[in-house]
Amino acid sequence: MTKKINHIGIAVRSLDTALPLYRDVLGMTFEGSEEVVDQKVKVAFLATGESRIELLEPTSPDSPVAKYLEKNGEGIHHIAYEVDDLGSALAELKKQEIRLIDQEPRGGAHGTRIAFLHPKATGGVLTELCQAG
Ligand code: CMX
Repeated sequence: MTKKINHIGIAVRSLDTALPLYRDVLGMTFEGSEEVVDQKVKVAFLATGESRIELLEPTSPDSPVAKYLEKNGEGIHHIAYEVDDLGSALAELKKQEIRLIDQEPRGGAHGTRIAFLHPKATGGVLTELCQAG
């Protein structure tokens, strides 16, 4: 079902504060930032080789990332796997009775289609599936 890790999501309080570590100290390539209104986050993508991280800053106190930061502080928030066909991946997971957060694909950053699986169904790791737009 999964092709590769698309990105690792890292919750931060401030993109501006977090960016210099990844871009300037670790030398990752800044690919841009955008607001994902639906998810109440501002995100920044940074690449290292074929791999990417997504820094996540909440835009509202009721953002899932704000809740995560309050409870855990900054740190790894989710792992996103790329799939070819998100609709059929979700259908397969439903058949296997895996608990989903998103029953249907929704819009993510960079025009991708995304859906989250519940961390209680995935060994405590919040898992995102994404399909390129
Ligand atoms: N990783 C692992 N476990 C997590 C988690 C995370 N990121 N976020 C919450 N949990 C766990 C909590 O620790 C808690 O476990 P316990 O009951 O054992 O304490 C449980 O899930 C419930 O957590 P909660 O704090 O009560 O929060 P909610 O149930 O309200 O929400 C979740 C949790 C995962 C359903 C919600 O955060 C969600 O819908 N996430 C998906 C959307 C999202 O995260 N969007 C932001 C990123 C968007 C993007 O990348 O574009």
